[in-house]
Amino acid sequence: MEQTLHVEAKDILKYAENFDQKIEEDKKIEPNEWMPEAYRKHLIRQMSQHAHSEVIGMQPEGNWLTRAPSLRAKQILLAKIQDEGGHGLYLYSACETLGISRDELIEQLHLGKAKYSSIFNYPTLNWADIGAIGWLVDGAAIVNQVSLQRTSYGPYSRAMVRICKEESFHQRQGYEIMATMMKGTKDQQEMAQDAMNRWWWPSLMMFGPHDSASPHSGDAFKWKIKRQSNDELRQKFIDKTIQQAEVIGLTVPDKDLKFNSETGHYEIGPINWDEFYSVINGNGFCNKKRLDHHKNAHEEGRWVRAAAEAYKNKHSKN
Ligand code: BYC
Repeated sequence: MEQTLHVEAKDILKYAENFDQKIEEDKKIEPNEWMPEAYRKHLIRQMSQHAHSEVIGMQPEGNWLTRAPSLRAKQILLAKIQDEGGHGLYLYSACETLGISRDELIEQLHLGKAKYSSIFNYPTLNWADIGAIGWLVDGAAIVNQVSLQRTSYGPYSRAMVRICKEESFHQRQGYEIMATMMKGTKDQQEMAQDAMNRWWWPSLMMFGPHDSASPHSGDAFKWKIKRQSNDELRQKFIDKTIQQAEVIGLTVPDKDLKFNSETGHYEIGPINWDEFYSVINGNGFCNKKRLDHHKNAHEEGRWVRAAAEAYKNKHSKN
């Protein structure tokens, strides 16, 4: 961080103690304060992955904008996709407070150095998939993001507060689509169940590897970037979502699923981690398509950025 460069070596210890104390006391770390380099890098990694996920996540839903079944459905979907773009922008701005530029962040995405959520590498084959994304994908994102509202970095935490308000509307629009289809014809019910079958397991993978296989969790807990573990959050999502599925008559595609009355939690079968690692390493159904689309859109928008820069320069001279 810029400020780190001006800190004298003898003062580092004092700054580090102050940082540790703020973390200990649950106080937020703000951009103009000293922070360990590894904390800054950890946040850039996670926050940029989060921002990229919001923006890449517009693509699978955008695929159905022109085919929404009613004007009402189209308006709602359009508003939701615009919200996702807005979330990406808050998060890029929050990430830039850590001393990295938007151009560098986008370059990392394009070079495959920065990830985005595995879930957006699955295709949206029919309208029920839009319901499943809103209900399951946004539902999983909310569980994770509510927890991140208490993260230690101020700009990230505040972005989460705002984003969560919009996500709960997204989750409800998805649930409404699924509930409506489940009240419809046999074909519509089958479409909804098919979407549930395809999106259930990838949604559980959104929470990341099991805690025992999560390399970043140690530092994330030490610095209170993460407040709840990958497995804790996944379990929270499972417990609430299975009940919602039952209400509208959907079956969870897991033959090993059982409710443990002693713990009060549902227990699931094994997650296919080979599939997860294959997807995050670039070999999912849509990885290439998603990235190519982003690169093309970025290239096509070059003139807009140049025009904005020219406008800024012109006005800064006056
Ligand atoms: N996908 O040590 P771990 C939305 C990577 S968008 C891809 O547990 P960490 C929406 C991880 O990055 C909301 N990669 O990591 C938008 C790491 O690799 P690197 C998106 C994953 O960071 C539009 C490695 O696996 N939400 O809602 O402690 C339309 C080891 O993992 C994934 C966020 O981005 C994954 N699922 O914990 C609709 C939440 N999981 O970096 C909806 C913010 C793990 O070493 N992020 N990896 O190469 C987080 O909360 C945390 O980063 C995670 C992972 C829980 C995801």
